[in-house]
This record gives sequence, C-alpha cells and structure tokens, in this order.
Amino acid sequence: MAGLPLPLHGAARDPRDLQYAQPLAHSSASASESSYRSPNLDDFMLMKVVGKGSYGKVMLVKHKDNNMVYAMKMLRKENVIKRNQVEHTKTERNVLEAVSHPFIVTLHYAFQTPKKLYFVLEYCPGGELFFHLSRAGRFSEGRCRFYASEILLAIEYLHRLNIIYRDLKPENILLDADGHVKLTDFGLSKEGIQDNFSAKSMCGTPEYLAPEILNKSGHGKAVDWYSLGALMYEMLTGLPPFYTRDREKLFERIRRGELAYPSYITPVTKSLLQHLLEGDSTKRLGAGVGDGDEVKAHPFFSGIEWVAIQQRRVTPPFKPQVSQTGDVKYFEKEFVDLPVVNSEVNEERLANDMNHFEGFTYQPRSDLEGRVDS
Ligand code: FZ9
Repeated sequence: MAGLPLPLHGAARDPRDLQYAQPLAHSSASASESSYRSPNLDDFMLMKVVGKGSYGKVMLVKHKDNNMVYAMKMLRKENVIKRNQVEHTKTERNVLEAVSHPFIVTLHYAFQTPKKLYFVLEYCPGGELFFHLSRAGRFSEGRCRFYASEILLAIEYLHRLNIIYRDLKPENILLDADGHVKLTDFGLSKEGIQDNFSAKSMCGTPEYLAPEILNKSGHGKAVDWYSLGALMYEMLTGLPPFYTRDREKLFERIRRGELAYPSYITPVTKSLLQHLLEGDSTKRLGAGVGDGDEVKAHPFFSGIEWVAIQQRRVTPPFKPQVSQTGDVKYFEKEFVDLPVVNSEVNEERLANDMNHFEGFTYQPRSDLEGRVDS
C-alpha cells in the first residue's frame, strides 16, 4: 500500500468503517503486521463470559473507543501447543481473514500477548442455534429448511475457496440479532483442498463425523454435506443420527449407516437426509462437481429462492428478543454467571514471549488504507 497517512476518521467513507477505527500510535508489531498500533487488550472492556472450555474462553467485550460489542475468543498458547492445535489455530486465523460472507462471523481483530491469542469476532446475540433447539425440542421442517439453506450457502462459499469446514456442529452455528445464521470456529477447517481424498486427520465431535473420517480413509468436501445432513436430522428429531452415549457403539452405528427415521419425517425430507448421510462419500449428494448445487436441486429445497436467502431477504423464522446489542439472554447461565476476569493480565505484560505466533495480528484493511506500510 502507498499514500500519505490520513487522519483515521477522515478516511472513513462509510459510517461502518468507524467501527474499525484505531488511534494512530507506534507499535512493536513486526513490519509484516503493521507499522501502526496493533489492537490490544486495553482497547476492550470485558463485559461477560459467554462460553468457556478447557482450551479457552469467549467473552462479550466492548471497544472503548466506539462502544461496539464483539465476541473475544481467548486461547492460552500453552494449551494450544500442548494440544497440538498450533496449525489449527493458524488455519482458523487465516481462514477467518480470507472469508467474507453473510453467514460466517467476521473477524475484526486478532492479537496476542506472551501468554494468549485473541480473536475479536462479530458478536452474535442470538447465541447457539442449539440453545434454541434444546428449548424447542425439535424444529419444524420450515424452520429447519431456513437454517439449512443459509448454512448450505456458507459451506458452498467455503468450498469455492477450497476450504473444507469439517466442524459443522451445534456449538458452531450461531444466530445474529435478526435470527440469521453465522458459522464460527474454523479451527478444524482445511485450506487448499482441491479433491475429495486429501485431508487425513481425526478430530471433532463424533456425532456429526462422516464415516470416511472415522475410517481415516481420507476425506474431502463431501464431509461437510454429511454434517449438514446430521445437523438437519438433529434439528428435525432433537437428537443426532445414530445417537448413543456409548462412543464405541456410536462409531459402529455411523459405520453401519442404518438409521431410523421417525414417522413425522416426510418422504421428501427423508430422501434428502438419506442422500446427505450416504456412507459412501463418492455417492453422497454434493460429492459431485456440482457441490452445493446438487444439494440445492433436491426437492426438499424446491420452494427456496436462493438469491433472496443469500441477500438475507428471507425473514428468519425466529427473531432473538434482545434489548441492547450486549444482551446475553441466549447464553448458558453457567457461563454468564462466571466472574469477568482475564487471568494474569498483569503478569502477561511482563512475561517474555517465547511462543510468538508469527503473523497472527490482524486488523482490517480499512484500518490501514491510505497509510504507508513499512
Ligand atoms: N458471538 C457470540 N457467541 C459466540 N460464542 C462462541 C462459542 C461459545 C462457547 C464456547 C467457547 C469455548 C468453550 C466452550 C464453549 N461453549 C460455548 C459461546 C459463544 C461467538 C463466537 N463468535 N461470535 C460469537
């Protein structure tokens, strides 16, 4: 990039650009990252915990300059390394920067401290789709069709970029304030996969895993169409296909592929699910060159106006009732009640960064436009 540094607010042509505004200041970031002040922890006010697991936490945060709320995913580097997630984390960072789609969460910033990695993501106040499913028991065919249509477009988009999502599971599907779908968590996705038989590794929640992943026989884009089928089955019945609490039995059932369909599943829907949950990945709906077009063409989707879906013009079947942007009513109480702390905030500043993740820092182009890069 070339050109004179411009006062940031003057450079914003679109009011939305202001949400990315960063004060100008010197930075210790490497030349490949930016010569301007990197986003950092001090820029954000920590508001609430919305998710917590062994690997890290997701918090609702507010940017101190512009009052915009975001979801901040915090990963402890020590855990990322211990769990062999270094490559996955880098992939997630790269995929999130590369994508721009109405049904995929936007990455606003990424930065690191000596101890932690931070992703600052679009906040989805509707929470997890499965928060709503567990309350409703199961969804109507119409509601399932709406979510499946938006997810299908997101998957098809990723495949066009040669990205396999691989991790389509309940926790990764969020609802925005209007009730539209947002996919999050790209830790398991694979970049640059062209064919259907390349990626070999075994991770993820077992319920939605395609048999070729269990058999470690190599897998491609078709795994995502299998997972879409598994997700739809759960939306319609309230339980994942082949469900049993016994992991060994579950794997066995996924491999055998014999699935019971409740009588309320209509024949057209059953046909789609059977074709998506096809055990032979080469015969699965979506596995051909048409990818998502094959799935869209199934009679289950015959009433869907794909252009309207893509443009978010189809009214969602459920609109989250959120009062302000920072509402957390659709998140589990066990998280929201947790104390709002970032452990060893102070310690971090003093620590020596022996595990620097090169190239992790991210701020959008719109922050840097019109300024000289070093
Ligand atoms: N907007 C709102 N919420 C988000 N999440 C994502 C994940 C999540 C969660 C979690 C995280 C770590 C460990 C266990 C967990 N259980 C549930 C809660 C809320 C996101 C993500 N991007 N944008 C979001």
